[in-house]
Amino acid sequence: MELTRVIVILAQCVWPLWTQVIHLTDIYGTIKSPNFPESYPKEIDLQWNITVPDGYQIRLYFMHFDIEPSYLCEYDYLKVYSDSEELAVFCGKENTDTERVPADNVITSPRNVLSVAFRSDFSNEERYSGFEAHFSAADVDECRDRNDEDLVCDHFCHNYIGGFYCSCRYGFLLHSDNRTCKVECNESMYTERSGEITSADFPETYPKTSDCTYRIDNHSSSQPSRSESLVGEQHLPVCSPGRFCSQ
Ligand SMILES: [Ca+2]
Ligand SMILES: [Ca+2]
Repeated sequence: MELTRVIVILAQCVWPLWTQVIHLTDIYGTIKSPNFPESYPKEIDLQWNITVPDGYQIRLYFMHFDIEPSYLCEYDYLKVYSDSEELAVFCGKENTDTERVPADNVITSPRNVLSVAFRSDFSNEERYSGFEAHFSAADVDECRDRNDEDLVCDHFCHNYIGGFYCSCRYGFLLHSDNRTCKVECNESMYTERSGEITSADFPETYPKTSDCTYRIDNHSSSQPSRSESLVGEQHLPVCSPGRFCSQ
């Protein structure tokens, strides 16, 4: 590396360049290097912060890319971030062992924010025409892509452009969290001399957030009078019919 470049890089570490930030909130648009398609100036420090509505992600693709090549892109570069996660670093005009260009790849943000940073150092050894890229918002298919188990629908998931919603099987109610299906169990009174009670959906796994009351009252029977109340909650284990179990 030339001595001058070393000095400038060290200086930039001590006195970081002022970054010009451009905020974009449109659902599609174009970003390009300054002066594109003419050569970009030296000492550029630009960042585009793209935000689209919740329920969308951002797709970024390049129509043109020509940035001064350097080992590991230490001179001029374009970086793509989403939140603080670095998605890509590009420089040059074609892929080498140590440098990448976007080529035909489409970069997709994990969420609804994407940042593109473009830096040029104090010199260009040749004329480089810079870059032109397009971005657009794309629907997130939450029913297909959602990996967090706490956020998936209990029963049915319905995707739509910009969001999704959950629904439940017949006999269940959607909890206020809009994800969980809650069993619809009215307080049950059992007056027969014998019978069985089971958790909802037995013998299948009982539903989350169940809160069912089973009341057994055989005052009217010829046996000594007796009244019991059993409350089945999430911890109620699945038992065989007619038996009570403990954990
Ligand atoms: Ca340069
Ligand atoms: Ca969606």
